[in-house]
Amino acid sequence: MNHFRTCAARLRPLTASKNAQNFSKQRPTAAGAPRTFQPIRCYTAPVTTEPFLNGTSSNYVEEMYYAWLENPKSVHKSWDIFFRNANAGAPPGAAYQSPPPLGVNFSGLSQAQAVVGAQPSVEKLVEDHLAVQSLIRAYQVRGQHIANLDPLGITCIDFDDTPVSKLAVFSERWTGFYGLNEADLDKVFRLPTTTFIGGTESSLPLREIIRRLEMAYCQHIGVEFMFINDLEQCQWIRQKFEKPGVMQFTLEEKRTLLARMVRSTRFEEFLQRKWSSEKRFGLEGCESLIPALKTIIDKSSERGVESVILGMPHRGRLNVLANVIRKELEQIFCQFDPKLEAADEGSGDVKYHLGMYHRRINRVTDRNITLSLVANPSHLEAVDPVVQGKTKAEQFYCGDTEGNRVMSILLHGDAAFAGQGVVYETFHLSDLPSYSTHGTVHVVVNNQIGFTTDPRMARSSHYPTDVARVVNAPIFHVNADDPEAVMYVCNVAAEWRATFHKDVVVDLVCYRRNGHNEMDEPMFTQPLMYKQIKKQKHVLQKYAEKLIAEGVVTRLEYEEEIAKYDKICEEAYTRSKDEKILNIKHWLDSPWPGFFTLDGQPKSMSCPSTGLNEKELHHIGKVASSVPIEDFTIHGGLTRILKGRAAMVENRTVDWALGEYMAFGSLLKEGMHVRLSGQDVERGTFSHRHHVLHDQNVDKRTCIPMNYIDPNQAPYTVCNSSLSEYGVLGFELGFAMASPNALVLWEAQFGDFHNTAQCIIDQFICAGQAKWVRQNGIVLLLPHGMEGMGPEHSSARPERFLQMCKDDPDIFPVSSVWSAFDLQLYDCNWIVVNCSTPANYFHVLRRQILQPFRKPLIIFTPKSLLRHPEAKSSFDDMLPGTHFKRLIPEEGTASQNPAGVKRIIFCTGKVYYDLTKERKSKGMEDTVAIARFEQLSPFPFDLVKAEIDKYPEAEVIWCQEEHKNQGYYDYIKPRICTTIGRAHPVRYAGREPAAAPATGNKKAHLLELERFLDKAFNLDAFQDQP
Ligand SMILES: Cc1ncc(C[n+]2csc(CCOP(=O)(O)OP(=O)(O)O)c2C)c(N)n1
Ligand SMILES: [Mg+2]
Repeated sequence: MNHFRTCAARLRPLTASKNAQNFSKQRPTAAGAPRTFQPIRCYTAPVTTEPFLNGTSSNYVEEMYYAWLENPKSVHKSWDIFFRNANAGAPPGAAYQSPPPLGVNFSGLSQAQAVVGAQPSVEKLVEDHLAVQSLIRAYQVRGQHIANLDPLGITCIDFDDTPVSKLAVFSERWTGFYGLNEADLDKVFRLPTTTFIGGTESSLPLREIIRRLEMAYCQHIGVEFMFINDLEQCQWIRQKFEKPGVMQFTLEEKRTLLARMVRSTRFEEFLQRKWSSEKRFGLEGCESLIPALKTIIDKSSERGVESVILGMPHRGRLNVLANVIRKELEQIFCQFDPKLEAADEGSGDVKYHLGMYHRRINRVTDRNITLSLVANPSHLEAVDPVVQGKTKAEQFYCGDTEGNRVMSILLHGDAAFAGQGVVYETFHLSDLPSYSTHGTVHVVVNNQIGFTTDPRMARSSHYPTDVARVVNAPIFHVNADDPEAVMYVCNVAAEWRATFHKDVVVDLVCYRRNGHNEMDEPMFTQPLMYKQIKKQKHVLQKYAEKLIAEGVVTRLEYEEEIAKYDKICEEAYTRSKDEKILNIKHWLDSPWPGFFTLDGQPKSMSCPSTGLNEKELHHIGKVASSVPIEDFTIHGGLTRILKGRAAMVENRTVDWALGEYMAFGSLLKEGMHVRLSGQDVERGTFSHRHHVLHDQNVDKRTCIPMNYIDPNQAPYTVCNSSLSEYGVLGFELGFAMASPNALVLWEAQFGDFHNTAQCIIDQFICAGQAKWVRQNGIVLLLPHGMEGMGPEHSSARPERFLQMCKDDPDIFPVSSVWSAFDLQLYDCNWIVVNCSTPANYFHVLRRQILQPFRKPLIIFTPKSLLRHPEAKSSFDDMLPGTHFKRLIPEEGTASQNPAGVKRIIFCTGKVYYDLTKERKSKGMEDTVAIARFEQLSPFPFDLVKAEIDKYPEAEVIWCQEEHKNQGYYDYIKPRICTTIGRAHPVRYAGREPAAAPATGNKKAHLLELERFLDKAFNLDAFQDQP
């Protein structure tokens, strides 16, 4: 109604003669060009209350009005009078006058009569036009509801509110709704600008209007797009589906499509014949997925895309590997051989999880194309953000700022797409500047079932794809038993992506011919559906018969095509028997050319010094304390912070933020990209970082000093993420996957929030290398520490990370070739650190890039230590020759007289500062030594041993501020025991076991602290214990 109000209100102050020119300029008139609604002026006018006009009439009235402005004689006389009266200020209801009687010779009138046929009452005429317009719109909005999408024909939906379909329109029920009847079918109606069904015609008889709308919206394609807020985009889609004759294919295209269907179908049949009892999660029932993907890739290649990154679940994965990515068939077939020996270390993975990377010529476009399928865990949809991150990284490295060269395709199952929250999280990244991959084509294998659960129980939304509506992605539902319709929507989807750089969804409505896997009996749970499926003719057979009937191919040609592919499979099968060894390396989705030796080994095993020279430290420090652009007003509080930084640089010291600055800045200067992402990371949750300065007077004017370190530096990306952990961590993991030459960090707002990204941590970060032989150097920054802030926000759950470290607690590592600790690093699945000094934080960040291999790095980062006066480091600890300290031994008076030391306390992180304070206040600096674990895993056995050996009389204590069943104790204790040959017990001083990570009561918090510190320094505390 509002829309009409503005439209109608515009009528009043204008006159035809005065404004016709202006309007015709504002309206694009080129044939076929999208016609957009241009807001001109808004007035409130009595005409808005004209009784015969309603909200749905706006476009029609607008159309008439434009026509009248251009030529008042081009519209029916009644409209001419109406517009004249309205413009002259007629009161509501008075602008309209009955039309002049028949026989009066008005040239404009005769034209109008030609359009509407015999002269009815004008009121009826207007109403009928409005009804037709509503009808057109109803098809556009809801036509998909009655489209024939389900190949099984079992979809049972009650669309009471769907006033479309021929039947509905002319049933008694809808006659009343639109006021149209049989008699109107042959009347000619002028078409509004919001439809393209006319082709070159601007008016059509109602019968033809309905026929064309049925053809566009109610056949095998259901287009869902009217929720899109952008009129130009809506017009684009309307054109693609409404223009008469759009869905026509050349003979060549049809033959290629048939050949692709043959491959897709016969591949599954071949596997079924050879390995009938093996799980493969076959594609039967959705064979048109293969031509669908190939069409998207062909069209995208034609539009300039050179690299496509795919993510997909189990269903049809082997088929995609074989027929889309073009993995050698023998490599796939040999995976079914139970005697195949694994050549690589690690667990490996089942065949339908492995990834792949392949560069080849696209035969249709004759252009190079790289296809990679990202390896994924069983966890459905978990790979979505990872694919996005990898895509973003590849776009970033090749300077593809609009996604013209690199794109992603994500495949989904219907149940998972609707059920998994990470889908939503990933969609929400799609339009954010630092996360957008400029449009993903999503393809849903909608087999109308998830394992044994059918859609009625699996989702509350009507379609499994409804989640995509949040980002205004058009959704093309298509009956997957019509390969041509599938091919058509895939072409449109690829064009949409190339045109608007936005996400789009293709929903392949299909069925699953077998059970969930080939061993599964579906009749237990879906008896009726499967009775129908058993009757269902195979899509290849249907399509082949269609093309044979059309004369596109002969039966013989079709049979030859089948025989040809079967032969290819048989030959590959024979070759596959020669494969005795499985090289997971051949299934790598992200090779890092040049980073390893040719046989995949690191080029060295040790890391050079991670120190920097004084001049560099000074220079980066200066940048960190300055505003490098002119006329930029920063906040007063920030001026103080920058002054503080400048003073630290003068004093040759760094705090936490400055230590991080030094690490990032130096890596950037050395040409390494640094990307820091997470919630509020630009400023830093604790307001310590301030990597993005905001002009206090100019909106959106920002400055990132880190990008002003050196003219030849690599770019620095720091980006506040959406409020997501699963999606964003997955994204950064994917970004880090693309290249080893970038420091990619994800920071949790507080460490405990990482648990909503647990799947990425468990399935990808912890076990990724073991499963898929690919390394990843992602860094997790997890703020951690008991600060009296309650059960939440306190613990980053170190116990979980430590429990998943693969280093053996019972073996003291020794190595004759490499230094044991280098080997430990190379062997580990991830590195877990808790630094107590800014210098060590600086070193560990730099080591992450300077070491010759990549491992995920988990850093428990501080909160109160960010501003702790003692948690500062001197430049001396960061100069050339210095390096990351895995353990910082006692360096005070106790270390000078080791024989007198009664107790050695091992600890990690912030509690060190509580311990030293307590020791000082108790005057025990001679008798108690305190050593800090900076690297928890791999465990620094060698350094722990040296420290314990140094204090032969000392009792060994582990002190932590976390509760006993949490934190580090369970990890540390057995390893210290192994180190000291179990000669001494390891005593515990820390909080008691508890269910929650921390108390919510400040007093209780301080009391607990006091208690365990007392215990740590009470030399008799453990006397009674064995
Ligand atoms: C996160 C997650 N939860 C549960 C499962 C177990 N699971 C494997 S396949 C499947 C059904 C998937 O249905 P759908 O997404 O429709 O794909 P389809 O198998 O029908 O192709 C389930 C529940 C899983 N793999 N991942
Ligand atoms: Mg399914």
